[in-house]
Amino acid sequence: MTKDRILVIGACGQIGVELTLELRKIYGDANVVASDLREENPLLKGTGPYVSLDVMNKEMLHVQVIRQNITQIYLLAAILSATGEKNPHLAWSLNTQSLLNVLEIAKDENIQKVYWPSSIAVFGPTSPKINCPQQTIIEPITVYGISKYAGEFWCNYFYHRYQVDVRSLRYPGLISYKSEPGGGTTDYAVEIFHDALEENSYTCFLKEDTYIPMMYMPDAIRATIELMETNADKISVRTSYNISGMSFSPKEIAAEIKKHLPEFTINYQPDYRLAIAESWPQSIDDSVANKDWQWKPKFDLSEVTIDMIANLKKKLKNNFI
Ligand code: NAD
Ligand code: AKB
Repeated sequence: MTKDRILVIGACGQIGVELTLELRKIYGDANVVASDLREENPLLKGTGPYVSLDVMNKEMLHVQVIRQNITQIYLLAAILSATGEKNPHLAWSLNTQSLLNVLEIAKDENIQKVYWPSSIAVFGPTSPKINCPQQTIIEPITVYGISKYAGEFWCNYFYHRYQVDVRSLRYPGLISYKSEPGGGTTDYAVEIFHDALEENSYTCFLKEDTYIPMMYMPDAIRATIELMETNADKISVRTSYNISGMSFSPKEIAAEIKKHLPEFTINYQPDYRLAIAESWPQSIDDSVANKDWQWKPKFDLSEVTIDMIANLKKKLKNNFI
């Protein structure tokens, strides 16, 4: 049996740092190669191999895959929804070309498994708002959403045409305290905790009643690993699985934070990100993921709030923020 050797591309981002650390626990530190354009994230330093890599450079990527004897690739590099609207051409180019580079190399080198995340951003204003199903009308209005939807069909194509075992999840907005979010519309749900602890107040770029599907990072990491460990014959969706965690509005998360920090106040100055958020569903039906590989989230808003505040307080005390 070939030993698993994993390449994580975009390992210094919000998901990459935590996913790399978790994969290292499972597969062994030396067998998980972290890579990114950026300098190595301080949380990864000393925990395993790191290579500087631009996923857009297909030759360089190919060389690393061969040199490191890679058997699985996790592709996390992307430009997210809010940043994508500032430079749509760049977002389209990175988000689609990176995936094509990885899928072609996976096909040519018989890579055993590929992971690539999609997003709830594939959905648009014509998709159902409540409990948005796995299969429905999908008409995204952001370049990010368009690139993710196109990517889902490239995954499906490479699976059916070339038997590349590529798997994917449509993550909701992710909340974490270890690494910073990277330019999404859902970033408010992380910023609010930082500002609550540092300033006692937060100015939100959405409206008080803008509901978005969200998930705590430990649930997202667990979902990713559970999907990747599922037997291939159980996976019925080769585009990307809906997964759901929780759903709340800025007003609700502010009220939850106020239970722990009574002085906290929130005010609202909506900007261009409001239209993006309002184009997405408010909640997601993940019954197909539950049926195929028994997906179930663990964290709700009240548990997330307690955990975020406790961990950010520790980081602040130790001057890690
Ligand atoms: P992020 O922006 O925090 O991290 C992306 C990483 O990719 C960064 O470290 C960046 O330096 C790196 N990168 C960018 N261009 C690169 C290139 N050319 N070569 C190599 N590395 C490059 O993003 P994230 O939040 O960690 O998201 C990871 C993936 O998950 C993305 O595909 C994103 O669309 C998806 N996703 C994230 C969320 C979320 O809430 N964070 C939700 C849904 C989907
Ligand atoms: C974003 O807001 O762009 C991301 C996402 C939901 O894909 N967090």
